[in-house]
Amino acid sequence: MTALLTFTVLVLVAIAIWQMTKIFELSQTKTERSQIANDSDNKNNGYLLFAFLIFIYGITIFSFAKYYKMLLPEAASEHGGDYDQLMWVSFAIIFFVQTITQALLHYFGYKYRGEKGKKALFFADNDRLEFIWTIIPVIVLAGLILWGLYTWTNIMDINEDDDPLIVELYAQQFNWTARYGGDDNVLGEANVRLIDIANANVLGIDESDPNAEDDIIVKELHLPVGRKVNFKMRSQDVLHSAYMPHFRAQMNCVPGMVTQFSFTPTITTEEMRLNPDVVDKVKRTNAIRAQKGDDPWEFDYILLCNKICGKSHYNMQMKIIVETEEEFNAWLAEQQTFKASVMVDETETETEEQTASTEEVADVESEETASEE
Ligand SMILES: [Cu+2]
Repeated sequence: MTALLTFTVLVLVAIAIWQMTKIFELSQTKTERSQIANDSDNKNNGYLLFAFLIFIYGITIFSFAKYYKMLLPEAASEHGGDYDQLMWVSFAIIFFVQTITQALLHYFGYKYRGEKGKKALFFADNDRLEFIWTIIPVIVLAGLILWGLYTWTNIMDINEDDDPLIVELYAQQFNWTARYGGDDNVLGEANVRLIDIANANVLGIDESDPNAEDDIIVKELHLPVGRKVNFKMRSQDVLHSAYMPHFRAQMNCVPGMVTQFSFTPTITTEEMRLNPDVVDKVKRTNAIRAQKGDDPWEFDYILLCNKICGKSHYNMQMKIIVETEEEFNAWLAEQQTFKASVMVDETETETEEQTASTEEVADVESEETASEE
């Protein structure tokens, strides 16, 4: 409200100044009509064009120098390199073309500024010129698009070759759950209609499906390095998007269907923490956190939601840990199977405790939501 009032006052002050300038101008007796630009006006505007050109070049260089470090570190997946290369080549072409065309645009604006006695040349058309400025963008754009399609087709070639690890990513407002196929590496059937909160079956897994028995449901995504992972995305409520920036991976999670993405992690979390860019980022972030009195932050891969799916969308994330095959297997062996967590006698305390903790989480979430309002 204060902002609106301030804005209104500023607008009114600006109008007042403008009106006063008009009155001042009218009160001056002038022989020349000031509304028509003369040579000196045109010249000044011509120089201003150059000033603006220097400004846009300057801000480009400044942004590169200052924000270059905000870019993601080296890609941690097999296809990530191709993806980055495509992006950098596109950036380079755009940068090159814009640098040249802006210079030409502003230079010609200056060169052909209005001058007394100067007459515009009538120039109907020039076929050769038009051919050149049409064919060059056509070739460059067609090249980029074809290369992009080729890269996309390669990335999206999801198959069951090379024995991929099957992982389900389940999205709901506002958290992620991951499910592994267990010993058989096959996910049990699931449907939101089968969700049974009382029985802690929060993912709606079909309890009668034998494939579901050894499924493992977790709140932290562990991936073995060097093994292909096929992700199956589901959503319970609205559109979400599973975004794993360090792996250059993103796929929408759509209610009522299963979407897929596949990649092979190539760098473990431990290795990535030693990456110079990451070390630098952690150092910078922790300097800011120290000023605020917050605990130091340690780098971790992350799964984020990249669709504005509701109030707590910003906080919808899950930690990803990439580790060696042995570490992964050891971790997986410690996790409880779906059968052990749900398909046991409902009176068992374990299940009750789990249900209670799920409710607690829900309570905390609703409190958080309430405090935001
Ligand atoms: Cu979301």
